[in-house]
Amino acid sequence: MSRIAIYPGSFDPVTNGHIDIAKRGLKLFDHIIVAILHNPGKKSLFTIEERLEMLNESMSGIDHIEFDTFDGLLVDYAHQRKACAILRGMRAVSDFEYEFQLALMNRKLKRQVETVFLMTGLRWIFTSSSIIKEAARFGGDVSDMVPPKVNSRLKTKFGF
Ligand code: COD
Repeated sequence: MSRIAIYPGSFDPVTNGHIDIAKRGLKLFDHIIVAILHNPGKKSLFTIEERLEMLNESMSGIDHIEFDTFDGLLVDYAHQRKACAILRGMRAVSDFEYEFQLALMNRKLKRQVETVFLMTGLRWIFTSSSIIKEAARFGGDVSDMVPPKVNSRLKTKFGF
């Protein structure tokens, strides 16, 4: 039986830290579905279509990975996609509380789905979509934290 994991997130935009987790997750799972939450209530820099394009552009060469969007409860989507696990990345203690609550709530909602955490690669410990957007907004160089096409899109978005 093939072991499928959902790697959910906002991916606004995808960073090298996200990609590192996805690649390492493939050592544990046969197939990974990187899934963007479609949340019209949350303000994002990139549209869901742009975020999906960036995921495709950044990871299209990797086998056994696909990209999708979902709305509603993550556990329902995981069940629908026959996933046995939710894959999440953990950077620092600051991530822990939110991730802990999310994992416990998801387990309460559907007991079959486990959450698997991978520690960030040391290089990406300070990499987050929000800090990247903040730096890029003011012309800061984030080229070593995001794939080249994401870097270009950030520059275009902020007029650099
Ligand atoms: N290194 C390692 N991991 C990283 C790095 C990095 N540098 N940067 C980010 N990550 C990890 C994050 O820790 C996270 O695990 C993942 O990558 C995605 O991160 P984001 O920020 O793009 O995504 P989030 O945290 O905004 O995603 C939140 C969800 C969409 C998963 C969540 O809101 C959700 O499931 N919503 C659906 C409704 C639901 O079911 N809610 C839960 C029960 S109420």
